[in-house]
Formats: sequence, structure tokens, C-alpha cells
Amino acid sequence: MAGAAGGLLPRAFGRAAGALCAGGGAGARARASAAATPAAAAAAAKTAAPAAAAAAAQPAWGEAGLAWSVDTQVRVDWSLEEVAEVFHSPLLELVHRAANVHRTFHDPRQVQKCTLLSIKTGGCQEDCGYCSQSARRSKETGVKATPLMQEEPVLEAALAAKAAGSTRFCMGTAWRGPEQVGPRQFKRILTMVEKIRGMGLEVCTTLGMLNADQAKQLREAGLTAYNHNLDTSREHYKKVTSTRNYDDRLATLEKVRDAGISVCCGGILGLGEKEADRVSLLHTLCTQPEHPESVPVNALVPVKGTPMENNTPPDTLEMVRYIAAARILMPGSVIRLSAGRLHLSVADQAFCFYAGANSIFTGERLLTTANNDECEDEKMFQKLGLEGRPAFVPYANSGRAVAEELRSASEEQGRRSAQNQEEPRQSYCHTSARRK
Ligand code: SAM
Ligand code: DTB
Ligand code: SF4
Repeated sequence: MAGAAGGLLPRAFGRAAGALCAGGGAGARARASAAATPAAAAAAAKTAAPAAAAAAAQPAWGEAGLAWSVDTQVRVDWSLEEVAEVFHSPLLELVHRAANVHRTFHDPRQVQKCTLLSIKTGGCQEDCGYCSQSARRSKETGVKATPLMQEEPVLEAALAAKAAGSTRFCMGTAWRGPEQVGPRQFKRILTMVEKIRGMGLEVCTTLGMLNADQAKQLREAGLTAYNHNLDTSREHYKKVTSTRNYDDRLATLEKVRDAGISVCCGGILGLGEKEADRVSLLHTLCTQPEHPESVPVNALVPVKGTPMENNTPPDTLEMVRYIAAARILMPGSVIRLSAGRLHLSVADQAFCFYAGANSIFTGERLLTTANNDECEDEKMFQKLGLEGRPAFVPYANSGRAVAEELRSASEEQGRRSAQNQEEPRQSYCHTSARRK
């Protein structure tokens, strides 16, 4: 279902692909899509153009209805209240709505396999309370500092990952940023990026804080994505890390975006945060100038010797709720079920995939902790009828780009109407068969 936006618009997979509805301009559609409850729908109806207003005013399930069927907009203007409303919806309604969004924007059978490699472990200057790699706690955690790996074993690991079905290779370093180690080591990483990209793999790095020049060099080397997590809410962040602040993280994300590299940014559940912190992080993520291309959802892996060793990790339903909300709020992004998968059963993971997760890390290790057995993952894919997501699948990841497409489509329609060349209007607002 490619639309005028040339690949930016949602592609509909399977039966949840509803009819395109006739409606007003981009503004009306944006208002209609914001209507997450009958009350909000009624409010939207007051200001929307007539057709969109009618759609917005009609809840999916009568008075108690949740307007899950109006979800094809990629929006970057979510209010905190709207995010909270999505997050706190009854779980099965939330998941149902998320599953619909998932099918509209992604092939739900595809789950991307990614492989992580810690190319420089331990000895980190920072003091993130969840992390095994901070130099300050090396005695307690027993994680020793190692130098940056040489090129050859890294390339071998990337080839092995590709042979095992991974389509993204992600390299992590335990340091504050490349500044800390100087240009020679950074150059080695650039070479790794270039060569791994040459293998036809997506390449991701997570190297801490970047300046604009480093981001540009990574881009020129062919980097696909840069992982830099916000981890939790701005409010809770101070309790997690004292050596940097939220704005430092946001500044690096801006440089990555400006360099034209896809942003991979998400968080960890289980850092002692409240539900309001989870809502706040989701709100920050979905109101970035563009949605992150990837949103990792990590469950804390409590590491002995860290201040969070006794934290209780989130349960499956908390993970599912978070994934489903992220899927609805950032429909085009790849939601990555990341750390903490080791303790999830196949049924738990199936629920996460149903709620919209479409990537996992495969391979025996994450960075410093154990990961699921690869053969078990393979069996899980077979049982659930999943297939690996290929590299470089295009998707509608950018709220900004979609908004621009909608604006120009709307202007074009305006011009046509003015010239009395009325053609059937195309709208990207999705109505389910049930609502007709
Ligand atoms: N040093 C870089 C940084 O902090 O951006 C990159 C490496 S860091 C280990 C990558 C991410 O892994 C962190 O941002 C965090 O979200 C996640 N992470 C680290 N330790 C974790 C743990 N014990 N449990 C869950 N996630 C963890
Ligand atoms: C992300 O969000 N999770 C991955 C990846 N990005 C780099 C890292 C998980 C690390 C889990 C703890 C460890 O193995 O040290
Ligand atoms: Fe260092 Fe990254 Fe670990 Fe923080 S999360 S201590 S920055 S390796």
C-alpha cells in the first residue's frame, strides 16, 4: 500500500490493513489521530474538517471504546497526558491497539536478529548505577578493563554473526566518548564500520558522547545507526548516573541526527523508576524532532557489585505494556527487545512480539552478560512462525518527514480543489472494517 509519500507512509500487512478513509487535510488528520478516547475524539471533532470529525467522534467500542482504530499517523507532538493515557490503557486493549499499529507499519512476521560485541570492555570513567563496566566498581563486579579490540577478530565476529542470520552488528565501548582515547583508536573503529558495512550488514555503534566531527566521520564510514540511550526519565536520571546529565545525552543524539545517522535510543526498566518515569521517557522519545529509528527496551540485568544488584527487574507484563505503548507512540520505529530476555519464556517473548517488538539480540553474550541460547532462539522463531528481518528495510520512521509529506499532499489537494479538478481524496487515516 505505497502512498504518495514514496515509502514514508505506513505499509499495511495482513488483515489489519484497513481502508483509507476520506478526510480533511493534514491538520484534521493529526487532530483525529490524537483522539485516544471518546472524550478526546469529541473534542477533536469540534475542530476537525467534517469527514475527519465524524470519524474522530465515533469510538471503536461504543461509549467505553478505545479509539485504537485511528492510528496511522507518525506524530511528534504527543502531549504528556496523551502518552500517559496510552500507557495506562487496559493492558489487552493496549496490546490489541499496538498489534494493529504494528501490522500497519511492519511485517509482523519479521523480527530482526542483531549481534552485539563489546569491542572495549570495562574501565569506564562513568558511573551508571546499572552497569558492570564502570571503573569505580571493577573490584566489586570483577569486570576488568581491556584495550580496544584489533580489527581482525571484530571482522571475524561480524562474519560469524552474518552467517548466523544477524542483519545488524552493534559494537559497544565502555568509555565516556572517543575523545577519551584519541584519534588512532577512533580511526580503527571507523575502519571496522566501513568493512562491516561492506559485508552488507547494518552497522551500529555505541561509543558514548560524540562531537559533530566524530559523528560526521562515522557517517562517512557508512555507519547505519548510533545507540545512545536516555535510559530513564530526566527526573530519575540523576539517581542513575552522576557523571553526566540528560542534556549531555540529548546533545549527542542531536549530533547523530544532524550527521544523518539513524538514532537508536531507548531505556531500561528496573532502575527503581516509577511508572511516571516510564511515561516521561516515552514522551521524550516520541517528541524528538524525529522518532528514533530504533527503540531498545532493556530489562535491567542486575549485575553483582553494582548499586542496582538487588533491584527487581520488570515482569513480563510490564515489558509488554512498555513495548505496546512505544509501538503506538512511535509506529515506524524498530522496537528492540534487548537486555533481560534470558529470563523470558517463549510465550513471554511471543507476547512482546505481538505487542510490537521486532528485534532481538542473538548470540551467546550481550556486552558483558549472558544472552539466550542461539539454538533456542532458532526454535522459537520456528514455533512462532517468525523470520529474520532483512537488513535495510525502509520504513516510516520520521515524524518530520511524514508531516512534510502530509503537508505537501494537502497543499496539492487544495490546489486541485481550487481548480475544480476534484479527485477522490487520499488520506492516511486508517479505519478498521469494524468501524464502518
Ligand atoms: N558506554 C556507552 C553508553 O553508555 O552509551 C555504550 C555502552 S552501554 C553498556 C549501552 C547500553 O546498555 C546502556 O545505555 C544501557 O541502556 C544498557 N545496559 C547497560 N548495562 C545494562 C544492564 N545491566 N541491564 C540492562 N541494560 C544495560
Ligand atoms: C541496548 O540498549 N542494549 C544493549 C545495546 N543497546 C548496546 C546492551 C545491553 C547490555 C546488557 C548488559 C551487559 O551485557 O553488559
Ligand atoms: Fe560506561 Fe556506558 Fe556502562 Fe555508563 S553504561 S558505565 S557510560 S559503559
